[in-house]
This record gives sequence, C-alpha cells and structure tokens, in this order.
Amino acid sequence: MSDYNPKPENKFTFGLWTVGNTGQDPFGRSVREAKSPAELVRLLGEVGAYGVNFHDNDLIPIDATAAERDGILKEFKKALADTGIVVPMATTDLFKEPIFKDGAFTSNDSKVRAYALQKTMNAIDLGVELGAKIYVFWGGREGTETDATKNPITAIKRSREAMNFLCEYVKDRKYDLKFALEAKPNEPRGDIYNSTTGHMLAFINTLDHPEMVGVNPEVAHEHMAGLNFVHGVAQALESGKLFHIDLNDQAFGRYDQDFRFGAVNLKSAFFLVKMLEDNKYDSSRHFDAHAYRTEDYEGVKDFARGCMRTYLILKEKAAKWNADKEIQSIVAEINADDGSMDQYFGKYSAEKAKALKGQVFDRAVIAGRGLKYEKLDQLTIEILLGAR
Ligand code: GLT
Ligand code: MN
Ligand code: MN
Repeated sequence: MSDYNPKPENKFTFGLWTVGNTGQDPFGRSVREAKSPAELVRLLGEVGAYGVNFHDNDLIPIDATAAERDGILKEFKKALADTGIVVPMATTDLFKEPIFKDGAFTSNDSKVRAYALQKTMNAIDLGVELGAKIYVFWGGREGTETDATKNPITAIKRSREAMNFLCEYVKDRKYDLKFALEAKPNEPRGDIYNSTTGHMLAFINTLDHPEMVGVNPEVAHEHMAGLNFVHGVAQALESGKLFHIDLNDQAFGRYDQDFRFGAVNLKSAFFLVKMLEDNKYDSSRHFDAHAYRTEDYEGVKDFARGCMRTYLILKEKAAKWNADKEIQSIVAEINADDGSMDQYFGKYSAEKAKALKGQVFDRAVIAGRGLKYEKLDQLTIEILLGAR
C-alpha cells in the first residue's frame, strides 16, 4: 500500500482560481479572505502539488499599473522558485468583464472580438513567460440565451477565425505552445457553443493547424450534459487530442458544482483514472474544483490533498483490477476469439464482402451465451469498496 503522497511525475496541478476560490456564489458573498497569487503558490507547495495554472487576471488584475504588474510578477516568480511549483498551463479570462457580456470571439460587436484577440495575445505572452506549454480556451460567454440574437453558423465561423489567428500568432512568435479547447454545455450562458468535447473534436478538424489544437475535457461539464465522461475522454485520447484534463466531480443534472475529484461518482472516477494510467497519459492532471463554501483555508488544503489522494488511491485500485486473476480471467473469456471470423475483418475487398454474405450465423447460439458482466462489475465494486 502506498503512502498516497503526490509526486512530481503525477503532474497534479491546480488553478489559482481553484484553491483561491473565496466561496462567492450567485446567492452569497465570499466566506474566505482572498489570498495573493504568491500565497496560493505557497499553499500549493505545502500540499505537494506539482503545478499552478492561471487566467491572465487571476495573476495581474485587469487595471494593474506597470509597477503593480512588476511587483506581482516578482513575488509570484519568487514563490515558484521557493516551492519548485511550475506553470504548465495558462488561459485568458474572457468572461468576467462586462465587455464580454455577449461573448468574446463570437460577439456580434467587432470591437469586442478584436479586444478579445488582443487580450488573448497578451495573456499568451504572459503564460509563455512563466513557462506554460498548454493554453486553455474555455468559452464561458460564447453562447446565447436566445438564438434570435446571434447566428450560430456565424458563431462557428468567428470561433474558427479566432483560433486560426491565434495559432498563427503562436507560430509567428515561435512559442512552444499548444491549445486545449474546453467545452461546457451551459452556465453562465443559457447555451454555450461547441457544448461538448465531441463538438470540440469535430471543430478542431476544421482549423488551419489542427495539430496545434486539442481538448481539455472537464468531468463536471460532460456530466452536466448527461454524458459518459470516460467515453468522451477515450475519444480524445484515441485521436491524440487529450492535451489536458480538468478533474473534479458533479452530480448529474445539477449546476456546475466543481466538487473535489471523486466526491460524487466514484465508479466513473475509477474508470477514468484507470484509462488515463493504462494509456500512460502524460500531461497535467488539473483539479479544476474548489472547496465547499463551509471551509476555511485548512479546509481548502483538505480539499486539495483530497483530490490528489483520491486520484492516487484510484490509481492503486486500477493496478489491483489489472492484476486480479478472477477479473482478468473474465476479461479474457469475454474477449476470447477462435479466429474463425478473421477472414472477414480488416481492409475491405469485394471477395471478402461476397464471402461474408455467404457465411451462416446461428443467432440463437451466439446470443445464448451469458457475458458475466454482473460478476465483473461486482468484482470491480468490491475492489472499490476495499473488500478485495
Ligand atoms: C472557470 C471554468 C472552468 C475553466 C476555467 C478556464 S475558468 O472557472 O468554470 O471550467 O476551466 O477558463
Ligand atoms: Mn474547467
Ligand atoms: Mn466547471
């Protein structure tokens, strides 16, 4: 049994906005005093995280003077150096300011669209200066409350134009930086464009430099849409597009809860961790979540430690699942293949098609076989419950 202590190779990261969340919600004010970016880095150092991510304005307030900016950056860099915390990812706040009330890259107002590009270029410069290799785009305001207001086809074209422009900017500056697009179905807009990871994957293929762009799926966002997160992540992984991941938890059908990883759907968290580990996923494991509003900063540390600890426990359980003889014998049995159909698979040929059309299948015999999935799932549950 491991000590479940996080190690740098786990690449556990937190956004400044996660451990820095002060508990403000639409119904209530902050319950924790705000901490500076440097203080948050030190908190992350204390709990054993690997990295910190930020929006431009989490680090530098939007109206900061040049002198204020220099002071904040100096303190932040010192905290990074003192703690060994790195900055793997950065992003732009394109949602908080009133100017983005109707979107950024998809706004009907060309001044808003141009400002969003300018703000993002500046934020990319800042992220790269601090070491970021991944740049996340979460289009929180890119949507509508009513489709009377914006043409959704125009919105897709505007999103594409912005991504193409910013990819060229990165190339022009010779930055070593990739983009990761993060989907969400709704909140804060009534409906957000490119609402799921699947939409994003399809959109990426229409860009001028698709090789520079991948996805950043978030557990809560796919669960809000009622989807199986593991399947969405599988599609991203299989197509080489899983550049980053936002881990948290969420009850189905609720608002964006951003709970501690594993706090709600343990089984789905287990299969997610198993898939990431089995496939040697090697980018950040970013916990995009925050502590309950009931907590003080000790509770915030409990929250952060809890995210990492649950991940490591599930990783251990996944190894147990892979090594369990009974489980593996069922897995082997349900995947057993006598090779008698090999001739029909693989590349199409007219001969194969003709031969396959002539093959006789005994449907009743094939369908009559029990698949032992009840047993397999129960064994999985017993591993999760610590009974195996
Ligand atoms: C915001 C959102 C997250 C995104 C962040 C990146 S900010 O908190 O809820 O899901 O990942 O912009
Ligand atoms: Mn997120
Ligand atoms: Mn979220």
